[in-house]
Amino acid sequence: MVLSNITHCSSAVKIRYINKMKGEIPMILHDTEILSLEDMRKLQSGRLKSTVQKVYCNVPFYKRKFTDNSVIPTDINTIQDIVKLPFTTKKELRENYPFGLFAIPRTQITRLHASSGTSGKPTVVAYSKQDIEMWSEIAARAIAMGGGKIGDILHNAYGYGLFTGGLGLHYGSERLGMITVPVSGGNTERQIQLIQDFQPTVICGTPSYVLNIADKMIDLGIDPRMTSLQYGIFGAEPWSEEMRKTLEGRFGMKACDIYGLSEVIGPGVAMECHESQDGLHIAEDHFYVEVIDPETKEVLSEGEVGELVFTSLTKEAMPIIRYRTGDIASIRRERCVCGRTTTKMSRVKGRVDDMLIIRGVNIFPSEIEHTLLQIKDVAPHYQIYVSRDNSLDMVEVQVEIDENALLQTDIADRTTKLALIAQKVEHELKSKCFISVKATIVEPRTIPRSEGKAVRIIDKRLAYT
Ligand code: DLL
Repeated sequence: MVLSNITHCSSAVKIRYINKMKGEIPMILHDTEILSLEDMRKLQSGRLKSTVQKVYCNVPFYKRKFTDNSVIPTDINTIQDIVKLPFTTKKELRENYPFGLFAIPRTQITRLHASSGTSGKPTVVAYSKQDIEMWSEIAARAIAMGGGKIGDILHNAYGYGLFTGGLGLHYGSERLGMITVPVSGGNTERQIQLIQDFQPTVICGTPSYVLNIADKMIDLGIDPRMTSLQYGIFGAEPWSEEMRKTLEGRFGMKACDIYGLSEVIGPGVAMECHESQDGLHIAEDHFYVEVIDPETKEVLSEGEVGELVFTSLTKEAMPIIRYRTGDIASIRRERCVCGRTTTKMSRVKGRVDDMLIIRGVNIFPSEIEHTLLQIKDVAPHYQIYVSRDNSLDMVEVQVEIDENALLQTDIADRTTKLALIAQKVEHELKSKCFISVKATIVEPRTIPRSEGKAVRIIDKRLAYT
């Protein structure tokens, strides 16, 4: 391997080319993405110690929690000592709304973001100038992993505003040295026009919204495969391998998964590399990951599936200690074909609070999606309705029929055909996901489309309690 600095990138980002031999395309790697496990743990240990010291001294909430758990900063010497620290929950962030968890004076805070707060108060997160620098760097690393290159154009269809998607990827793209088109979500026809005019190679957005863009292109007689797009950076909502195949097939592109959450920083906490498309590399020089059993809170081993817990190691304005994300995944450490050595997380299977328990079978919506998208004649647009009947959870899956499925069917046979497809959906979900659902096949374009995160579950159970 030959290491050489690249010159045309901001000096604050220590991104380097690693030129692999045998004529392979040069890849952009950061120094810390190729550390040995021992060196990574050393780096994390020092950073954790300093973070713990800072929050203890500057955030009364953490001082109180540490005291209640009989832990003081000098108890934390290595990263392994992290287990002595208490967890932080979303409920606690809400209780300290809006500014209760800041660790630096307000005069040093440069930006606020917030989650949507669909179930209660929103969660506010703060950034210092240095936090924005760090976030830009990890977002730049993520975009490079997903196929972004200096000088190429990135079409950013994540929403701009309090949501971290738009601005997070925007700063990352600029930091990497890409030409950034800040389109945001919505106004799909205009998005298509800009894609045709500017010829971006990379598109970022939620997978559900980018699928809408593809559908709209087809409506307008444009073949998405003929556009300049080569790479997609998709995340912010659970999606499945089948959705990846669908998006890759529609556009003739490589689609990679990007993960993040505002409480930790935003997009870029982890990202899949386009070389392997097999697990997301965690930016573990900045965020330490653990996986716990959500019931017992016991820390699980590599490969075991549980709830992701993150601790920030370098954040200034609002460090976060052992934050329970509610996201379900597993982690593993291995040297990847791309050369990176960082811990990888699996695709997020779903959220602890999104898991459906249907007559004793636990299932995440993304597993339902995975099965639905393999069925011929249905389109990748669906919603799951959950209701309660005599204390039994009932599930109805509404899925659109593929527009081509009825082309040769005359009106008289239409109802029979729809019923047959519904039976097929019910059968496949029973045999592959072990759940009994009622399937309803609906007309094309009737499931509401999203411009950001798709609404997949409509839970009517609350109305019955
Ligand atoms: O969704 C940040 C983000 C923006 C990530 C753009 C990726 C791309 P929040 O709005 O705070 O932040 O929502 C965070 O979204 O806890 C997960 O439940 C979910 N999520 C994010 N990325 C993925 C993903 C942004 N790749 C919440 N797969 C997280 C599955 C994801 N779920």
